[in-house]
Amino acid sequence: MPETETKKKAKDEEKANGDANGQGKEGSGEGLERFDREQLHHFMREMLLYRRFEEKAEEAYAIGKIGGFCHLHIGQEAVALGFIGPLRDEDYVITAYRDHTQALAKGLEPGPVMAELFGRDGGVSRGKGGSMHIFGVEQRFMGGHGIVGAQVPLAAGMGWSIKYREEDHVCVCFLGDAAVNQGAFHEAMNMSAVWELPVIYVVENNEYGMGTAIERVSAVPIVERGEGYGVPTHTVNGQDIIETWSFVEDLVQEVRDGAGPQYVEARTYRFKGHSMSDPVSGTYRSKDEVEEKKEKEDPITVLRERLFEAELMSQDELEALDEEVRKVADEAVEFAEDSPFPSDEELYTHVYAELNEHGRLFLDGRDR
Ligand SMILES: Cc1ncc(C[n+]2csc(CCOP(=O)(O)OP(=O)(O)O)c2C)c(N)n1
Ligand SMILES: [Mg+2]
Repeated sequence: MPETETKKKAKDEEKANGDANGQGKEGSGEGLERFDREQLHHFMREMLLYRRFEEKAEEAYAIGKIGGFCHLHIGQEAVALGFIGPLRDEDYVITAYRDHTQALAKGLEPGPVMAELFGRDGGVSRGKGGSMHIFGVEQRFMGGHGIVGAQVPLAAGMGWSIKYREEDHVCVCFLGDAAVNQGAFHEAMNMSAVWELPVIYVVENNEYGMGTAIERVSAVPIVERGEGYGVPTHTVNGQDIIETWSFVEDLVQEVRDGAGPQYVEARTYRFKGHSMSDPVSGTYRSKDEVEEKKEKEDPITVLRERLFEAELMSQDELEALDEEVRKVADEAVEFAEDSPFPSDEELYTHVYAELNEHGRLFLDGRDR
């Protein structure tokens, strides 16, 4: 196992002793040697793309081009990249409503993802799902789910199908720190353990569920909420892509080799409001808290500092990458704007599954 219970406990103690998230020993200088320069530049490019993409979405929302709910992942980019980047194409990913960057990380094109946010026909869900329902069946990105915790038992189902078919794929399931309070989460953990399913449950601990701090709704630290089912639990610094990617790469291999379900707490922080309609700070957290986190724990800055210090990236290289991805984000908006709205007839499609002429429905391709 890449990280043992004992190691996890030691880390918790370290944190309790005052190591700020992202500023801990694991986040400082070690671990770069595992990657070559090209990979490290790829990490930077990806996280910059996610950031610029969502900044564009934020802009479009503010001027009314995107309607409905829109939850940004800004500040949490290293979790998306770190847990999805090491996967193979045939592995599954499923998540909650804060789903744009995970979709990009799993290989969905920025244009159709942006078009979905804009409610356009060219969107990945034909403009009918919106921000919370990004899907890419071909890329095995199984959504985008608006009901807190709803994706968790679905992930167990995917794990079961992988096992039933005797494949060596894995399923990565993201959920928020508040979702561990849902009964469905506990049922899914239990059955995953009983059936030894190849699922990695990743709890993105961004310290809040909407405007509620986790301490107010969890009697014990988030990592301990996964205990009690015999599932190994781990904590990783989700603001450091080097630590996260390395950890996940090892863990995924273990799961492919039959280690069974895993529960990982990724410590992270949301830099924006809960959704676009919520304030960044207010009664539930102070402006100073957010500013301090942004200054010390921005995953892009953390990586930049590490690469600059190791002379593995120059300011010019960084700017070139940023320019390149800003263009991609601009083009995604153009793609969305050029795409028509779905026609009225589309209101009635993809609502119910169609039964075959025998009045039966099979999901495995059989027709009778
Ligand atoms: C079953 C259910 N209850 C309540 C809500 C309303 N709701 C939406 S997001 C949210 C908070 C979830 O917080 P967390 O799981 O920590 O994820 P985060 O938003 O921090 O990523 C709540 C209560 C919902 N969507 N579904
Ligand atoms: Mg949360």
